[in-house]
Amino acid sequence: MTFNKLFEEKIKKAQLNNKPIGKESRARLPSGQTLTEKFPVLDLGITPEVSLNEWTLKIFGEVTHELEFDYESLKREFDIVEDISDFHCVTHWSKFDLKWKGFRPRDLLKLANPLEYAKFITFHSYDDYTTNLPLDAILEDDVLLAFEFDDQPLTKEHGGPVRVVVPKRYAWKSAKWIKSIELHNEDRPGFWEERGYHNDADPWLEQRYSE
Ligand SMILES: Nc1nc2c(c(=O)[nH]1)N[C@H]1C(S)=C(S)[C@@H](COP(=O)(O)O)O[C@H]1N2
Ligand SMILES: [Mo]
Repeated sequence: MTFNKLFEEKIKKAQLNNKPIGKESRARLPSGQTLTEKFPVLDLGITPEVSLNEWTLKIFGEVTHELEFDYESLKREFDIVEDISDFHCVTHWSKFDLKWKGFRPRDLLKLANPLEYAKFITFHSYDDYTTNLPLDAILEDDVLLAFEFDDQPLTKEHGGPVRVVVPKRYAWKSAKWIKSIELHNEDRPGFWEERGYHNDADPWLEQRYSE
């Protein structure tokens, strides 16, 4: 399979964002946030019952290869990575050093081969929740499809069997119970983005609500 060279370039650019200089220029606790030791549960109140065995993830939309994975095929094909990152919720709590284990969405996306004009994504979840991001934002090292938290299988309260983690954005962008990733050429607001939450959700710019 021939990989989209442009997509490889995008991944390289996304990796530059992890250079310490970018991280150190920002305070670790973003303005307006309070540190918590607990890990609160927040969602729409519907907890889908999906076991790891029946769980599947689709990649569709503006790609040359629409794909569907189950957990076993992910384990066979992709590296499992561990990452420790902070979590910032728009309701003003932050938690430091969450330990996740999972797959990198960019590895899966490489196989799907995004078309040149695919610039945005929507995460679709098993509770019908959606949230949107620029494609570039989910290519970074710390963005995971996590199936373990703190060395334990991810509990369903926190989005198990598999959830997205996007540490550099407010937590509503970290879709629990991930079901599919859709690629588009134009941006489409997700559940909260349609209801007044900020489209970009950068905690260091306090992008909580749209004007
Ligand atoms: N599928 C799904 N993902 C979701 C939500 C949701 O309602 N459904 N809520 C979001 C919100 S608003 C927050 S703050 C975080 C909370 O994650 P946690 O419950 O693990 O703390 O999940 C996000 N991901
Ligand atoms: Mo939230």
